[in-house]
Amino acid sequence: MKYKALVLVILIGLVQSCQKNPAPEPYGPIPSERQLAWHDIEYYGFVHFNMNTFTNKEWGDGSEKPSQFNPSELDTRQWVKTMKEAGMKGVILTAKHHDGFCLWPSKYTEHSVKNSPWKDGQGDVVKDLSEACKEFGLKMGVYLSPWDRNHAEYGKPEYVTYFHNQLRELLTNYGDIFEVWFDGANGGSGYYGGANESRKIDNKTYYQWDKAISIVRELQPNAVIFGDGGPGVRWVGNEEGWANETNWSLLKRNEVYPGYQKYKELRSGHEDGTHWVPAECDVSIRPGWYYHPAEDSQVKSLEHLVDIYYQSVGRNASLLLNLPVDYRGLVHEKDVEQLMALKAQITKDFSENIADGLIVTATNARGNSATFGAGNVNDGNDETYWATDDETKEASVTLEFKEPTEVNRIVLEEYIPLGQRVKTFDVEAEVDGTWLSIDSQTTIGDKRILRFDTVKASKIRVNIKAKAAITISNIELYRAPNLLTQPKVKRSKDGEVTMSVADKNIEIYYTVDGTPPTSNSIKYDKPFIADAPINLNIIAHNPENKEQTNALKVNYDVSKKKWKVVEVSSGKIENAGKVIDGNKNSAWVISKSENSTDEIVIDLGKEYDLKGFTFMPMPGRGHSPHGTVTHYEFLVSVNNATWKHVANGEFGNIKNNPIEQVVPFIKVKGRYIKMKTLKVSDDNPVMAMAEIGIITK
Ligand code: FUL
Repeated sequence: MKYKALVLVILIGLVQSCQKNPAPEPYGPIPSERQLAWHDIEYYGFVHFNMNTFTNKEWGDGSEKPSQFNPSELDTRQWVKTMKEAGMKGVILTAKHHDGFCLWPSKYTEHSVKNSPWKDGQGDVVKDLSEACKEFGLKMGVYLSPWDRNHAEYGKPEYVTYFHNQLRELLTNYGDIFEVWFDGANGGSGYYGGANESRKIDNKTYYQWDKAISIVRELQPNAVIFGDGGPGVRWVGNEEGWANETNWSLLKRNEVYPGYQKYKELRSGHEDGTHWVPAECDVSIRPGWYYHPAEDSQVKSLEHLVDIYYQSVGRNASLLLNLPVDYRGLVHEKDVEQLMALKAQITKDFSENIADGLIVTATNARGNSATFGAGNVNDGNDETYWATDDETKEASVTLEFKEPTEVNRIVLEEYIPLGQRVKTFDVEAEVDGTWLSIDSQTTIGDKRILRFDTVKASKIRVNIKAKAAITISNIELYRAPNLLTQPKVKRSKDGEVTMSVADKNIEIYYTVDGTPPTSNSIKYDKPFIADAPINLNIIAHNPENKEQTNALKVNYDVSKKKWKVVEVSSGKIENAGKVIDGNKNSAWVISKSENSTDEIVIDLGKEYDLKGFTFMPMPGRGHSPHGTVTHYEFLVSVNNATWKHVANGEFGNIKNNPIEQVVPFIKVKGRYIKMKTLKVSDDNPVMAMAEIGIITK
């Protein structure tokens, strides 16, 4: 409850200024009360749900019709309940995205839910969400896109009045709002009431930001405003969910504006910043922000989500994790499953704070007093803190275990109501009487979490250098369990098989004879060559508690070591090697020849009994701009001169579900294979293919 802390600081300060040991003066920019309240929220949900959900797009151009918005089972309670169970404390909804469609019945436009078939035009998604938030105790925020590709007057002053009016509506009619989200994407082509043209605006002046901010202050004084440069909370300079390790909550705010060119600076903030503007990491649980059925198989893995958590919340930023609500109007089952897996893992990682009750000492404590003594770092109270004398900007704090104890996480928090001060710190562990270096880092801020290899330590020491007197409110220590995840396996063109898991304390075992693997099977310790066909059955095993994953079955046919692309009908032959490089994530992208079929010929290096082929389309984002092969013909030859037709047909649903296709055919001898592209999805002039393989077994 740090916002209470500000009041407390003032009170304590007043009392102590009459005593011998006054509290340190604030140093540099400090957070406002609403920013302190925001810091406590830490992890919250983003919902991208709007017109794009129904058009399967990421950005609509504004020409969509309200009649297209028609969720069949919209249930904001399901969203909020899911988020609550996932440990989130708030939610921000795309009330209006760049295409201009409004999820509430705005009285200033016809382009809204009121003209949609959903609830016969009587619905209001923002209202439904605010009620669900009240019921489950989550905070609500709104995303209102300044750019509006639907509005006829976008670019003129009339639109700005409209934008401000909409902001008023959202901040008046839906209860408390904790964050107002203004996107940096601005101006460009659009429908604009039928004009279908490109319009440019000046990001810094067009929207009259001063006025927009004063509307927020007037109607929702506790709401923080998000933008590239804040003013309340800043974008972190990527949409991948990470802040830099060095992360100042400070920013030269007057230099940053929406669409700021040097946005990469936002990943660290500015050490010499003029204002308190902490970072928020926005990232989607899937590749896209909006729901695309093709991405049902691309929900982020548990280890990826865990990394995101540690690289945002653990690096002095907040985590705004997006859930692309689907066209039923529900958070998809796969997303729910991963959210709960993340919640379970984070709960396990931080289940028992082993710093509780330890004796803590420091090389300096302000005025030698208990008020600012080292014991404040593990008293479970965020409002008390260890502080050094004003002239002591370097000091160490030591936590002593009663007996050697395993530890692999440390959480550190500065007392930010007095500013962000720590420039560098390093962590050491005393193991068998010797001090070992664990990590050397830079900033701390509101919260910093370090993960490190498990050590059995008798003491943990943190050596800190700060810009002014050190003020640390909290230190926690944990022994997080190993992270058990499915192994990842790949084989290179040369036949080298590599297996990996996220946590290096997890073991991998496999069989090659079809039997179920156990911890007595072959133990994987380094990459190996498998040129001939191989059927792998793989498990990850946690030696800590003997738990193991379900077996992962991976079948490889002959390796592609001697394969060569010998002919392509369009594009450069050098680039075509990507379809036989063994990497499903690299694709060959070509402009399709007009009025003719494209073909590729591959030399397998020797003759095989061929029984079928495999085809992996472009994986990646479902809304990839490239097309992929939907109709094909496949031919085989022993001499690259006479060809035998072996298969043709359609890869059903390949666009929406871009997974590997397996096509068996009647056994035939061949050294050369030819694939012809008869049709590309959406007749896209550019097509991509990731991998072609053969079946010999
Ligand atoms: C971006 C927007 O253009 C995306 O569509 C999305 O809303 C993301 C959160 O911000 O800048």
